[in-house]
Amino acid sequence: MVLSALSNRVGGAAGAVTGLFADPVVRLGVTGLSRAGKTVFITSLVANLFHSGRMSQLRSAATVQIQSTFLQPQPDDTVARFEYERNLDALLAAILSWPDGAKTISQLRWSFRLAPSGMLSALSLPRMLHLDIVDYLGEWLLDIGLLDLSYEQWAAAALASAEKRREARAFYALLSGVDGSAPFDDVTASGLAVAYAGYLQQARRAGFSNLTSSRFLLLGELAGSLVLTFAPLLIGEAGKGSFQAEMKRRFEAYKSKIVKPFFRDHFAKLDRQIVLVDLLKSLADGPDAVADMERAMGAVLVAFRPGRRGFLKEVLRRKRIDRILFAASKADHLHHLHNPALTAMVEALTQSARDKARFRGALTAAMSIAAMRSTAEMELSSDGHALPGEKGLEKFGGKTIGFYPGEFPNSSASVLYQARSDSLDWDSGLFADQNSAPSQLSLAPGVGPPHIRLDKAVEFLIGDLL
Ligand SMILES: Nc1nc2c(ncn2[C@@H]2O[C@H](COP(=O)(O)OP(=O)(O)OP(=O)(O)O)[C@@H](O)[C@H]2O)c(=O)[nH]1
Ligand SMILES: [Mg+2]
Repeated sequence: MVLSALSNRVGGAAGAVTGLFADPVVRLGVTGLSRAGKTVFITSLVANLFHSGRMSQLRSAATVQIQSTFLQPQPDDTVARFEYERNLDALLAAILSWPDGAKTISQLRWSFRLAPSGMLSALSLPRMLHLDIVDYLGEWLLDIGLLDLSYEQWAAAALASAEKRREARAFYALLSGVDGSAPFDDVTASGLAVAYAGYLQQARRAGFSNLTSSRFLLLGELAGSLVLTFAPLLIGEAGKGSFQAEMKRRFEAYKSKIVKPFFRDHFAKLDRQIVLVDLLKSLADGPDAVADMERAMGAVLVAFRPGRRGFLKEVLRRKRIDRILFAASKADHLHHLHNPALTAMVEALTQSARDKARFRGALTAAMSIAAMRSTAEMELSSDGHALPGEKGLEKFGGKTIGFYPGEFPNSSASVLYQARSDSLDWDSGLFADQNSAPSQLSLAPGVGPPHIRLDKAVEFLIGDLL
């Protein structure tokens, strides 16, 4: 591929686009549970395509010359723009920090002017390709499962998982005083909803992933609205006007006013998808977190294989996502010797879902990547033994430290078996994830931020379109 004259003009380049409406538009969804690495992925992806010196694995564009790339005003009036410049500044600033968490969906339109190179160059004209990159929370995909559940079924399942968790104690204390057959009252409803949201947020911090209803995790501008003021109850006999009947009505409103519009207006328009998974954090959080992450992945993946009937089938019509990449993020927290084991683990975690998606005609792959490499490898020693470690900046304090995360488990099958069976001898117990600050970058001309296999990921996701 010849990448020449890469420009990073923003917005003003819109005039350079001819035949805007006829040019192909490809929509790439970037998702993953909260903090999985979506913002860093998009920011590094765009920066590395503007300055593509580190993208040597982007092979399929060998016959194409990218004459220019530029960001454009994005096409949807009601969707926030992904703040590429602000996020890049955060990564490159003197006081290093990672970007803030997102509260809503955002997107970026990025356009390429492509021309055939080599022998073909005289035969065809340059063409335009627009790539819309859509950043949305993976938790929203978990909600697809709610559409098939009645309030009673959801409440039973939500309480069954909350029951064993310490984080749910305050919610349970409140729930025990609620009589579902009593007349509805607002004060109890909002107290219960706040306690339920508090439980979900704490459970997420403790490493749990499979948490519904997802909008309770990040309340945003809907905080306090009726669609977010409900909670699961211990189901009993309850008539019209009762507390339980109103909770049920609000649960149905959540499905129709929040869940369905997201799938109809955003998800159904995607062509390609990357699902980022922070497996290293789940491993460090322990067997419950790994098992819950596996359940969450299973639930997320339901969205990628719609059945023969039902809401999803109806909104997707004949359209479908034709490439899905599952990527374990932050692979720079591990020495490269352990990266194959991380890839094997994300492969194992998504195996059955990938098989089904493949069966439906989508191309799928699993990888481990670091969108922004913030560590360097180093050899540490312990009792005269060499250990494959990393060094990076401390998250707070800015000192460079050497780090050995522990023995990364080699057998994904045994980790998943132990996690699922709640086994007491958790081999991975010694593995601790690292959380460093981004490394100080001084980017040479023509190169984007350092990464691990970001180019391979992009090759899989859009290489065929270039
Ligand atoms: N070392 C390393 N850390 C990363 C990388 N990508 C993300 N991180 C870390 O993960 C955190 C979350 O990354 P984000 O990109 O903000 O994650 P997100 O999925 O957009 O998070 P939300 O918007 O809150 O859902 C960052 O603050 C970093 O600490 C990476 O490639 N390498
Ligand atoms: Mg984000």
